[in-house]
Amino acid sequence: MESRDLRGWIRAAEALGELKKIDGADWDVEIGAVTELGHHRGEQSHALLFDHIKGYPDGYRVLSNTLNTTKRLAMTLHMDTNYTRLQFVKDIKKHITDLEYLKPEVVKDGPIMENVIEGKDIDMFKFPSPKWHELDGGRYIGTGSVDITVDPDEGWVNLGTYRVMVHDRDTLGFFISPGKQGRIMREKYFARGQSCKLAVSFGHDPLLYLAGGMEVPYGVSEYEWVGGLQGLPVQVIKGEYTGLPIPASSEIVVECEAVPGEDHNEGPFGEWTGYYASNMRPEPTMKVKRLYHRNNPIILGAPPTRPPCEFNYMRCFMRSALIWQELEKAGVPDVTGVWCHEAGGSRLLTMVSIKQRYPGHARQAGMIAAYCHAGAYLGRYTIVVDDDIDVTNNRNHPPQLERIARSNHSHGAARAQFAGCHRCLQALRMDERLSPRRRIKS
Ligand SMILES: Cc1cc2nc3c(=O)[nH]c(=O)nc-3n(C[C@H](O)[C@H](O)[C@H](O)COP(=O)(O)O)c2cc1C
Ligand SMILES: [Mn+2]
Repeated sequence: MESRDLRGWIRAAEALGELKKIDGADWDVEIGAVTELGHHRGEQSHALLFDHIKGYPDGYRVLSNTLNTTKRLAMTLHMDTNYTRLQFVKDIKKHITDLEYLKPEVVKDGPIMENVIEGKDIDMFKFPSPKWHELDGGRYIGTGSVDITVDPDEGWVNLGTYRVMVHDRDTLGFFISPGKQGRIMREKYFARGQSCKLAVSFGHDPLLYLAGGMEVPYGVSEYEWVGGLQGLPVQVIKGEYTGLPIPASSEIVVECEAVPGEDHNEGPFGEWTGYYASNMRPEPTMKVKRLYHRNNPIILGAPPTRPPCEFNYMRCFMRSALIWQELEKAGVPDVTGVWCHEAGGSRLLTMVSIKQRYPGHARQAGMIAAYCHAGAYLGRYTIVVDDDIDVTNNRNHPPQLERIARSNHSHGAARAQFAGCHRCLQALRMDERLSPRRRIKS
C-alpha cells in the first residue's frame, strides 16, 4: 500500500462520490457558514473543497467536512465502508486493540520541501485561513492541524490537534487546554525557563488529524499509532530548525519557538458546544522560524460548530471504541454497545448497553465508562441501558437529550448518574432546569 497524503485522500473521497468543489467563497465567515451547513447534513454531507477563494491565488485551497460520514471515516481508517454504526464501533475497537505501533520512517525529501521560507519572507497571511464564525477573534489556520512536540524528559513525540490563530506575519497563537499532552510538554519547558520548540502541520491525511484529536494513550506517539493503523510507517523529514519530525507530504508546516511569558490575546473562538465557551484572553504564542509548503497548498479545516459537528461525529466512533476497549480491559463482561452521543459533542453523554448479569453490573459499567481515560475528560452523564437498545441509534433517543448533555448539573461536576436499565428517558431527570426535588420526583 502507498502512503496517503491529503491529495490522495481527496481522490478517494471523490471516488466515493462524497466530495464537492466550491469556487469563489470568502475566507471571511463564508467558508465557515457553508461548512457548518454541511455538518448538519450528517450522513448526506460531502467533503467540501474550496478553491478560487476571494483575494487568494487559484489553487490555494481549504478542505473541510472530511470525517462526518461513516463512509469517509471508514475510508480514512483504511477499513471497509459498509457498516451499521454499532458494527463499525466494534470493528474500530478490534482494529485499535490489535494495533502494532510502527515508527515513522525518516526520509530526506518530500513534497513539503517544494517551498522553504525563512526570515522576513515568512508571511502567514499568504494562506486563505478562514475566520470560521462571526464573533471569532481572528483567522484560524489551525483546526484540523497537529502540533508536534517532544517531551524534554521522556523523548517521545506527541501530535495534538489544538487550534491555531494567526496573529501577524510570523506569530501564531495556540490554545491547549489543561492536561492535554502537548500542554504538559510545553509546561515542562516553560517551568525550566526554556522555550518550547514546535512544528505544526496544517494540511495532511485526515488520519493524522483524527489521531491528533483523540485520546491516544500517554507516551504513545500518534505517528506510531497512525503507522500501525495504516500498516505503513508515516514518512517524516527532520525539521532543520527544531529537529522535530514533520510529515514529508504535508501541505503546510511551520517550525516555531514558543517563549515563556510571550503571551498574546487569543480567541474568542466558537466552540463545539455550539457557543462561545470563553472570552479573549492571553495565551502563549509561537514565532515562526521556518515555513514550508507545497505548491497550491490545501489547509485542512475542522472547525467546531453547533452539534453535531464534523470532528465530534468522528470522535463519537473513536471515543466509543476506546471506552469499550477500556471496559473490556477492566473486566466488565457482556458490554453490547457504547456510544458517545453526538448531542453531547461526543464528550458530555456516554451511553453503554449491557446484557445485565448480576446486581452491580450496570453500576460497574457506568463507573468505568465515566472514569476511564477515554471517558473522563469533560465526561458528564453516563447512562447504562439493556442490550435490547441500540445505543447508536438516534431514533431511540428523545431530542431532549441534547439539552441534558448541555445542562449544567450542580451536584458535583464529576458525579455520574446511572440509569441502569431504566431506558434513557430516565435521564430527563437530570435536566438542570428542574429543581433537585423535582428531579427526584419526576
Ligand atoms: C478539530 C479539533 C479541534 C480541537 N481543538 C482543540 C483545542 O483548540 N484545544 C485543545 O486543548 N484541544 C482541542 N481538541 C481536542 C484535542 O485534540 C484532544 O483532546 C486530543 O486528545 C489531544 O491530544 P493529546 O491527547 O495528544 O493531548 C480538538 C480536537 C479536534 C478533533
Ligand atoms: Mn497524544
